[in-house]
Amino acid sequence: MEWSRDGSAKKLLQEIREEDFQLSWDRLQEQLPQCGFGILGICCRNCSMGPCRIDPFGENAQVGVCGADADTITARNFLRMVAAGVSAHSDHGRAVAETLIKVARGEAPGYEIKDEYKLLKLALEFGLEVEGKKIEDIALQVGINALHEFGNQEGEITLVKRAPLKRQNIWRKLGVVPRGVDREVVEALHRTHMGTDQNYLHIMRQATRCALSDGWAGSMLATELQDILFGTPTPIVGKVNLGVLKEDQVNIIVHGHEPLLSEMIVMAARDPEMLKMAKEKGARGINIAGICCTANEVLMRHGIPLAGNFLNQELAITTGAVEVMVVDVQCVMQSLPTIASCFHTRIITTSEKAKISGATHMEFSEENALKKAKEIIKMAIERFPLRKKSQVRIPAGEVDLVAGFTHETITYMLGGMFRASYKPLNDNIIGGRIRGVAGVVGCNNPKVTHDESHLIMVKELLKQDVLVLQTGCAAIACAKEGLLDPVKGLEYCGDGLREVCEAVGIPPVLHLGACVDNSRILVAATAMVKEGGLGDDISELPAAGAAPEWMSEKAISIGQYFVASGVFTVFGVTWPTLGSKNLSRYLFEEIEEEMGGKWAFEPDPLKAAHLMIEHINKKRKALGIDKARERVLFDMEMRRGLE
Ligand code: NFS
Ligand code: SF4
Repeated sequence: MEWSRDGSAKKLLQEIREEDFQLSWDRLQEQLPQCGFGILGICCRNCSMGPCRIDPFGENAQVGVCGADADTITARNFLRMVAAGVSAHSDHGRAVAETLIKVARGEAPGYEIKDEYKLLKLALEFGLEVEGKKIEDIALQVGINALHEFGNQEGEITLVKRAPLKRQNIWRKLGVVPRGVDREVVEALHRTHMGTDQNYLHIMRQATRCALSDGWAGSMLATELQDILFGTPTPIVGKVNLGVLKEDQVNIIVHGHEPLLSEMIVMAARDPEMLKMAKEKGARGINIAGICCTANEVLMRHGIPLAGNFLNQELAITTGAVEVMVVDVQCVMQSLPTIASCFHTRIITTSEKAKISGATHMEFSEENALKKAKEIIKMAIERFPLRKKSQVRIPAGEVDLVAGFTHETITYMLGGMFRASYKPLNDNIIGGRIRGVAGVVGCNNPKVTHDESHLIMVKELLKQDVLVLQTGCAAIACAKEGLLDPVKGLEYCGDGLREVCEAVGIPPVLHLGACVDNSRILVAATAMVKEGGLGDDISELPAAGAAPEWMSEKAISIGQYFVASGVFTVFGVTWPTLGSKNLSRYLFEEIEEEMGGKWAFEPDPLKAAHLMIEHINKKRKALGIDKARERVLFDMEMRRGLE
């Protein structure tokens, strides 16, 4: 199997072949064969009577020491994955809420409230009085209310009210409306403790409730509050590839997830004093580039170039041109300091939640963020002269892209400034020029060729006139291929989709941000429902979701809240419940009767794309709009109508 499909990664891998850096692909080889029980989800180490494992062939033990069977064990493991994913996204959201409170109190120098409109809107959703109030007071109240969403003990999280009414009622009937994020995570851990919840369907109820607290509270609040603090993104051009690193500049990579510090680093890097210092050390400037979701956050709001996605993180250091890599939380490999030790590169950890042995820890808080950001930049500048010219090998070539799409920009772009709405999108779906919408999201995984599954899947969807929405590492993968370029991306589209994108001037793949911004997809899907003509629930939309190269627990949480919001969702690589026929049947089939959405597991990305297209076709048929696709081309009048 080829390791990577990414051109600049391939070049670099070729060049470093002779040197003995150990990369994730090498470490995967050393792990093989991986434990079959683990892959199927049928090992349990939730108590010290175990670890127990279930024989998948039915010949040896079928229950653990406590009597737990394969259904219970896989369901418990699945729920724990959901809970960890929810925790990661939601703790991120909580940190932003805390920052908003500090900003409102004037305790966070450097930060400000950039989107007052969004703040007011959220305040009204929380039922707050805004008339005649100072913006700081409103921000404080919104921050406090947001924190309550995490600690709330009873009732319902506030933003479920955003979902279509029919969806809310499904959730209420099943008793899966989250009460508060923390409560659902705690209950997940309690239920999966030895000897507690031991009915797999009942365990899955909690998986749904817990996951919904990510999609409609934790992640959604992270997105909303970040937009309030840093501005709601608008379409912006950018560049991607390891080639965005600059030979003659100080290169700083920001990697991880929370934009709280990276925003400050971007700001501080533009400080004339910093630039002067860099020049004194012989650099022509300070170049910030991103990896993983932090990259997406600063791309969306500042056009900061993307160095790459998850599997680019180690490679970026082997270019020899990175002075410092600043990391915070999630998806950061522990191997980074080891690789960095072969170069002049410093890895800097910044979160009070995350240290890595061998890295330099420079803890940041809202109170000292700007100061810390400057210290980090100074450190990078000082390391610039230590760079060994002989070690520098930046693979040439950058690719252009347009990012910065949100629920709001979709309404403006498609509807125009004065009649902003989802009507044109819905009309184009109803008319058949756009077959449907797909969210293709998620990670990289060294078990499959880096980026390749994303590209195969997305290209097939485009060819079949499916508009693609992306976040996370998936968006970065497609950006590298030029799919986020409004001109180049069109080459891959079917006629109908191409005409719409051409008329509106958007790429056929819309980059909506980081993984927490999958909440933007929920909001957009809801807006499509509310616009009318496509049924009255998310599950009726001609839409599907996928994470063809997933690896993180966050991906499982996202997938589960998508399914529970009514979306057909396909994952690739491996699937963690295959050791239980009952649980797998529930997730792949029966859950659809309850939730309207369901999971599928299909490691072949082309086949997975076709599952999504079949699903979209089925939904079109149910809506009675399947015939419309027969006349997809515009005549002049239709074209004028669109402009
Ligand atoms: Ni999402 Fe972002 Fe990437 Fe996967 Fe990790 S960076 S939160 S988890 S690997 S897409
Ligand atoms: Fe084994 Fe049951 Fe303990 Fe799990 S909880 S390790 S199945 S005895």
